[in-house]
Amino acid sequence: MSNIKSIDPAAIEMLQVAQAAGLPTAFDRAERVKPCPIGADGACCKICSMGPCRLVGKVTEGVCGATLATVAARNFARMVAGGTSAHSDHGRDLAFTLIAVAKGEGQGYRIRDIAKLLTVAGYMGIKTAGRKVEEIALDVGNLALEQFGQQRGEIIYCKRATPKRQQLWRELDITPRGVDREVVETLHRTHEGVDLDAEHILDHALRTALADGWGGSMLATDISDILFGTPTPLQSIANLGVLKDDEVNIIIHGHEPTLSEMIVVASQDPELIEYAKTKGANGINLAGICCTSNEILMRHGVPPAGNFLHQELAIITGAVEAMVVDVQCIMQALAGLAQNFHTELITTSKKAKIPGATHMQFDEHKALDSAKAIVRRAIDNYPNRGQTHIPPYTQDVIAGFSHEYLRYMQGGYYRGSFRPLNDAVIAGRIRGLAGVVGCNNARVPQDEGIISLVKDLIANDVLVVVTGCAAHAAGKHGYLTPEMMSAAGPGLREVCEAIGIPPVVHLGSCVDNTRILTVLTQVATEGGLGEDIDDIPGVGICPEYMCEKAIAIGTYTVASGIYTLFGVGSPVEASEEVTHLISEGWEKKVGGKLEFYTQWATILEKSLEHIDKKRAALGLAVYDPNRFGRSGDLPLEAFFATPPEERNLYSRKAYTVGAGSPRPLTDVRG
Ligand code: XCC
Repeated sequence: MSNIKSIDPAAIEMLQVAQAAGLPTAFDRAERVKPCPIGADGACCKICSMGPCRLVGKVTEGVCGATLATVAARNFARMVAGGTSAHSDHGRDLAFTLIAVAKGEGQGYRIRDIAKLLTVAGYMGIKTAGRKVEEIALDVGNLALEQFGQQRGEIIYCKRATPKRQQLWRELDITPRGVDREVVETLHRTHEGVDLDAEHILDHALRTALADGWGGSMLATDISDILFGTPTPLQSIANLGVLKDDEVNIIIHGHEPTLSEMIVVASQDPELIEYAKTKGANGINLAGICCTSNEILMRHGVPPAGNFLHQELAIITGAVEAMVVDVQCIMQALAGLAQNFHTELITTSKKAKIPGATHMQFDEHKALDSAKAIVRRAIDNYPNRGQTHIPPYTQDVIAGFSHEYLRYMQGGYYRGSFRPLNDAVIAGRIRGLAGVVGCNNARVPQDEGIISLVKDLIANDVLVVVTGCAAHAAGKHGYLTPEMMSAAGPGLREVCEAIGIPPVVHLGSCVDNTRILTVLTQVATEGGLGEDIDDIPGVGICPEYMCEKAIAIGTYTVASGIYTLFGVGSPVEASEEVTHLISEGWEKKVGGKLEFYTQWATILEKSLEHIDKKRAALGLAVYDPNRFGRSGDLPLEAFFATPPEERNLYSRKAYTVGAGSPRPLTDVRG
């Protein structure tokens, strides 16, 4: 790991601007505020007022006698509960929106993907024949909502897992009953003096995380697709250079697509565009940060301005009229920073206020009105703009892949399958699969872990899918373009050429990690790669994790059978017992294990080792990097050797992947 702050040229430039202006950022605060070593390793117990007890050195138990393993396991389980509740509250709000739309009370929204609605109704056992779309949507919304408060039985989406996995969860008694129930039970069990057996606590952490992955998050993804459309590939551009000097810049930041969908619509409103012109701007430019950005990139091609550590840098450009935030990953420092500029920080969620920000509460029943009011406010702010500094960096990106689209592109509507992908893995053209997901973390160089791993994985013929801030990183550094085939190993390149995908596939926001679960389940049931997710030569990697949500995701991927590797450092480092329980212990139970490594090279090595081990267990050919890729090499090499503007195969601007791309912004109007 290097000691630079970021590998992104736009960030490096903006940090110089910040330094010259004396403006502190998270990058500086990370240097000033040292992490508490006891808390960081999971050895601090502060759940009662006899403590906090710091279990270090000769102190091996707290005042109540709690051991280090119990304390570390409790802390870990509480992180899972925090992450699960964040994703699931997001899913719950989408269920409320679907219900409002079904009742005709969701101003500005409509059900955009009826096919997906019918599919979801099918998973839920809801009758569809002869019924109105709204009736079905109401039943789906209500049943989705019930999943959160359900007290008994099984979360309905668990049956989308392989039969073998469902059976395993039942045998281990970790099938989640209801989302809220598992979160509450985690908080209860980890209260002072309740569940004091580390392994038992961690079993419930698995169950709680499954309520996230196969419950709240999966529902969030599906309902978003129903309401806003299932993504199909489209083209956009990424990084801070997407901000425009002569237009009203509005940044949407956070996680939920409900308001941002309407802001996309409002920003296209001819009246508001005219209004912007009366203020001297040439138009309204929308861009995103974090996962709200991924939601509107995937469905409308709205350009992402950057990931988590770009939020302050965007304000420092001086070119942002309004930063509109909803929930999650929003730094409190934004409010103070914005006061140095004309930027208005606008909070919109009933659940989230920030001192110093303007609160304009969003109401899904009057969504379009709320969105228009926000856009108008940003326009009014344009004349207050001072000096700007927009770093001149953008990269082309192709985003918008979904489980449905990947299936479609491997055989069309009638013969869609994952057969070609499975065959490529079986033959060894593709060595294995990797999901590279998650955050930025100011304690490690921004994007360095994500990009070095993505680069080395594709060079080793591993097909990579990305989500969240890792997807932003891949986009900013040019890894989401077909041109990146030139950086892929020869076998992977052949497959990408044949199917028409980049070697790094953007699957969406962090709740959309559930798309990885459903894709892998289909790969497992397609045949030839075992019977369950833990048979597949694949890994999950979260190099730069930052928050509890990442821990919840890591835990549900493990519970689903995936070997999952995190960077940064372990939150249970202090306890050898817990470190063992979540690694070898969980591997014995559920086939997946969770490990933390601080070196990117170790994560790569472990990933490839695991992939090869799984290939061997399936009896597949030993991976040979020289076996494939001769056929298509020459024309492709010539293509990449030609400057883009001189290529006559197709121009970069004209490039589209499959149907429906790029989707025009105006298409979102009801
Ligand atoms: Fe937040 Fe989702 Fe992490 Fe990025 S990746 S820092 S959670 S925005 Ni989810």
